[in-house]
Amino acid sequence: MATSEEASATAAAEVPPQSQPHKLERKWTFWFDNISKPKQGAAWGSSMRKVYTFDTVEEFWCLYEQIFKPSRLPMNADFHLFKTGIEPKWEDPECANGGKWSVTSNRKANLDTMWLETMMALIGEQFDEADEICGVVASVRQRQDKLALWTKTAANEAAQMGIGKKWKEILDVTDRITYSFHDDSRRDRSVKSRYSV
Ligand code: MGP
Repeated sequence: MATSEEASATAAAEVPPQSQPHKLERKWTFWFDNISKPKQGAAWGSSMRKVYTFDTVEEFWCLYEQIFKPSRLPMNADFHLFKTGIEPKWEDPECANGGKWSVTSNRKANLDTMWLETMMALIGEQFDEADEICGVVASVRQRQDKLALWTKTAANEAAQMGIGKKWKEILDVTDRITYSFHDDSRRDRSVKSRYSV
């Protein structure tokens, strides 16, 4: 008589390969923050919510199609896609010594495309410095929509330059993009960027 382990191995072998979900290298989490109606006195990030964690290509497409398109966001709201376990905050230990590359967009359709291309590169582990990456944020603002790619070790210039160059290739952007340290932003809102590519 077959053990339950043998039975489930046989059952798995019988599922046609195309119907098995495609596992990602790691888990990712979508977050949402709507800061368009801030509660008076509320601390930054208090409206940020963890929405969904996934680890298959199929779940990703479903979530993107159904929910996570920046063109559906209200003004002053953000979507985040971060590695599971890392919170999209300077306070998270993985982000504390990090920084971000930023790209702006003038058209909604463009932001959706850039967001999608970036997410596919992240979940597909296309960056050589994948361990350096925390996640990506899409922000809808009056002035200009924007994307920010958060990384871990701002002081590691070589790693950040490698990521910045690769991100520009992925987005097919020719304008210069800039990198700022979270530590600088924490101290002074008008802070200048440290690297550009
Ligand atoms: P921002 O969103 O990084 O700057 O921070 P930006 O993109 O110029 O502003 P936006 O209005 O277009 O979003 C804006 C402000 O939010 C900062 O000056 C902080 O007061 C606060 N803030 C932003 N972040 C990412 C954090 C964070 O991770 N932790 C805390 N405590 N405050 C933050």
